Amino acid sequence: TSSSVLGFPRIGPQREVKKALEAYWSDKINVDELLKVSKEQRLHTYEIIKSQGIDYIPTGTFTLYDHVLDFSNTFNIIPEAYAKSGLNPLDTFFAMARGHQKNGVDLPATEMKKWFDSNYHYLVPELHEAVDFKLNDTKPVDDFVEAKEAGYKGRPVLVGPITLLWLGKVAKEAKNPNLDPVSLVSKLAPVYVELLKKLHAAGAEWVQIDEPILCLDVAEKYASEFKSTYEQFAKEVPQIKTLLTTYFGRLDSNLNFVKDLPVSGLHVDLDRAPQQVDDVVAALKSSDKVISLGLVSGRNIWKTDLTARLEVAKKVAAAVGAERVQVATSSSLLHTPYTIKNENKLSPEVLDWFSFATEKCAEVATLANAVNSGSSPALEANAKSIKARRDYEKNSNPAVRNRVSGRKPEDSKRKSPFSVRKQAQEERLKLPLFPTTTIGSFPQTKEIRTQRARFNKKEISQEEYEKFIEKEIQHVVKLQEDLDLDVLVHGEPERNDMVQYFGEQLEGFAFTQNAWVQSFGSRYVRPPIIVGDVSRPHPMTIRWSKFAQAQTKRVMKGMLTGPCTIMAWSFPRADISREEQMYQLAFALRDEVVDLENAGIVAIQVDEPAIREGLPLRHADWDTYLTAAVESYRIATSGVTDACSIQSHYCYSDFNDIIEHVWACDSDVISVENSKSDAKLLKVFVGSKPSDAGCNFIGPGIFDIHSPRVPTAEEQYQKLSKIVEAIGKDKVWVNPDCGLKTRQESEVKSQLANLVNAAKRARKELA
Ligand code: THG
Ligand code: ZN
Repeated sequence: TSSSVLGFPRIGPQREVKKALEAYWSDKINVDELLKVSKEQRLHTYEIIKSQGIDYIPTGTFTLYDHVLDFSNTFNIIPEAYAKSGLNPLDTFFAMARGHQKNGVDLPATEMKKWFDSNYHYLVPELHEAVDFKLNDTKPVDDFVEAKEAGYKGRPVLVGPITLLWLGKVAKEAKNPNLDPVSLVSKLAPVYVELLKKLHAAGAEWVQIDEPILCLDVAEKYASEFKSTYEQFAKEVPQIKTLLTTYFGRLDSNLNFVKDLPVSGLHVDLDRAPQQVDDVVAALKSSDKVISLGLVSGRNIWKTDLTARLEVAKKVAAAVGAERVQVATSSSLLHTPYTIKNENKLSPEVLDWFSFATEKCAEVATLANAVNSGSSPALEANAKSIKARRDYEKNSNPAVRNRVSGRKPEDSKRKSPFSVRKQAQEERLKLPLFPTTTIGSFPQTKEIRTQRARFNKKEISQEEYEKFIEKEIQHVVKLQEDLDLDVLVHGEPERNDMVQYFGEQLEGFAFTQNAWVQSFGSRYVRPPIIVGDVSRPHPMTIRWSKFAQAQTKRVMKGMLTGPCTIMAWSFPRADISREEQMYQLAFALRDEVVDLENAGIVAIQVDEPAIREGLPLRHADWDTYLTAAVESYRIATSGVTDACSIQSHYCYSDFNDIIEHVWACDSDVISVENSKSDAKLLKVFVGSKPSDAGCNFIGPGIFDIHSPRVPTAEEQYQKLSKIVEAIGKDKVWVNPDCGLKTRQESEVKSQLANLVNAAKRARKELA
């Protein structure tokens, strides 16, 4: 029995890579320095993994932005505008990742989407019939060789061809707008063959080929593409051993064709889907395939119950022979923080429940060794800390549990239907046609971060810090009044992150100092950890919302994060259901919403950007999740009077799947990310809304906030008029795609000035 991990965080223990990237982008370091830091971190990662006792070390999973973009780049899936930009290859790569507006080159970033049901974003490959698939670079080979030369036995990792294409979208250039990108696989496969040959020539014994779509219902449709592609690999590169990796769920009936694919091994996720182990063993027993057991979660931060997982590994080893078994993480460790060694504020008791990427490597090694030798001294200490956590989890909060179990239908109903509320809100808010607003956050300037850090280190007093925040709010309010926006926000300078901030104030959460997890590119989040029943010991946002409203006569929106999103962007506890945790959060938020209205706030935005991302990968599991997501949103928001405008915001959403549930949330106004989606997204809205549902107002974003690029008033007006055409003038609000936290103030000022101009012109020309 050997051991492996499927991938590792890329940030570096002290966020070295993030810092180097941002320094490079702002011209503070040159490319050589960036590449030097990258190489150091790759080698450092290999050393960590090896020193924890792992046999197969993943290579090629390091990236300067996103691993999907890496493979688009490697296989030359580069839209023409970028390919012909005249930029060097690295800056072309960054232009696709984050846009480029310099020296006469003006390119937007390509679209980002959520990676399966995680909070990680990938850049969407743009595909059409004429893409010239070829080996544009040899990064997978180079990374393998670099590791080999440094003395590490690497196992190169590739995003599999079917998954890569399936994640893509049809490019504007496509002749057939209904092209199924996966149909291009016969053209792409020969380039994979070429790459596999090069990897073999460089000395690779195994390659890991990731096909997580095998855990989706849709994969069934591609059984014949899987068959022909992997047969081609086996036939043309028989020398190399391929480990087909599946993760984030269960294979289910896809196992029927997966078991016959001519690969050397199959990896299955036994953390998310432990129940599939018997079927997998039965299906592969008579073959000579390696079975890679994903026994250590790549998605959570909990210490693995090694005793329980060892039983599974032993059972499989007994059935197929230990030499055919590998023990592994369930998925890449990308979704976990680097190491618990960086945490110095958690009590030793709590810290002992956790295992981050580095510690998970050691768990994998322990399991593999224990299969070989029957036991391991590490098992005893592990069993002790698992027991301590289980004992802690038994301490429930009866008030919270009773409120959830005793919830009544009126807890999730507004007082009147939308038609009645609409009038009450018109009288109270008095807004023009095409009201302009923003999503909530304003740029988190260096100064804001510095002051927060100083406050956390107790270098400045609470009073000084609060004065500073007040000044920031006043500044942002003034800025918005000067821009002539209609519905203002306070800008959230007091918040580090829209989930972490609430986690830190709620009872039942633990939070970390350095547990960063990549969100996209150089941007990271620190998910709070749900460790117990959740309740609100004190109001969370009232002080700042009240202060902000006092600075202006215009409408000031209250800003909260919804239950489903807090849940999705935290590490949930594993002993009670996700749904139960959402309901607990819902009641805590309900009290906050009511307090906000009582404090004089007339519009309250409760964001649910993660509702789509949290959707289970299998249709069969949707209903349970969506029912709880909608109910908990309604519980959180229905305590207010008719005159209070309840708003919500969604991003990264394939609304097709969940639109009826968006309506069922019954909010009054919604804003959605749209600027990259053209009319496709809007079509979903038209006609799908039941006449009595809320959300009569929709603000599809008219500029992309992920990019420093400033779209002109003309460009924004064109977007807006398309929107008005699609959904009707009385229903449209005007806003950017998402919060402005990652932008510079100078960018935001120009972007918003153009947005307000576009709205004013629309009031004249489209009214
Ligand atoms: N919070 C959380 N998850 C998210 C978002 C969020 N997922 C989706 C989307 N928003 C991702 N967007 C961002 C935008 C900015 C940052 C992270 C994710 C960001 N992070 C800072 C950084 O990396 O420098 C660190 C933040 C901090 O100082 O705490 O800017 O909003 N949970
Ligand atoms: Zn958003």
